Amino acid sequence: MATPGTKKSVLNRIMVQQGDITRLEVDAIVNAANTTLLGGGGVDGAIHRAAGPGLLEACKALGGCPTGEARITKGYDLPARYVIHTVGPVYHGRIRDADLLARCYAESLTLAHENGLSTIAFPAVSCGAYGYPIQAACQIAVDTVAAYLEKYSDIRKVIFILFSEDDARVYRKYLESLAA
Ligand code: AR6
Repeated sequence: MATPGTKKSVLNRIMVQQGDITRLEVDAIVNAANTTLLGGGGVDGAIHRAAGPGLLEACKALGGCPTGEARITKGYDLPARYVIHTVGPVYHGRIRDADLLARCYAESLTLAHENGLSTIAFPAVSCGAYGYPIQAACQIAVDTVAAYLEKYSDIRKVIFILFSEDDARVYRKYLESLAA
């Protein structure tokens, strides 16, 4: 777990941005998918619309993904080269939800590392339709990413991209508390 005083060399590789993940020119954007991987609403719908039909074809071939795991496809018409699809938990307030959400970030970064990708953007997985409170999800996301950036020195940059400025502020505030 990250604690105040998280290494500067790790925090310097974490960025927070407000905006639309489908516009980012990075090695991979992460999709907050569901277990079918066949698309849906929210960020999943936006990514499929922007990537075009090639993405759905590739997802069909994957045959689904359990909660807490991740799969990788190309980015098709997106500016991003790859999409890493992860399935966050539906929030019920259980410890298991936190473990599954942490696994989403860990598995996504492991896939990025295994595929030689160095710039990755995450949305707030589970914080829309799946109901995870943003503050709790932010801490899990940042702590897990910070731990994996220590492990994977080849991952140069992780961007947390939030759709709302309020959510972006939650992330910035938490990162500032770690830098203190
Ligand atoms: N760029 C960045 N963030 C976005 C974008 C975007 N273009 N669009 C939405 N968000 P959600 P979940 C934010 O509901 O909670 C889907 O139907 C949004 O404001 O997309 O993991 C899937 O198929 C929120 O903060 O994902 C699943 O069935 C965050 O992305 C289910 O929803 C995640 O919200 C997954 O639910």
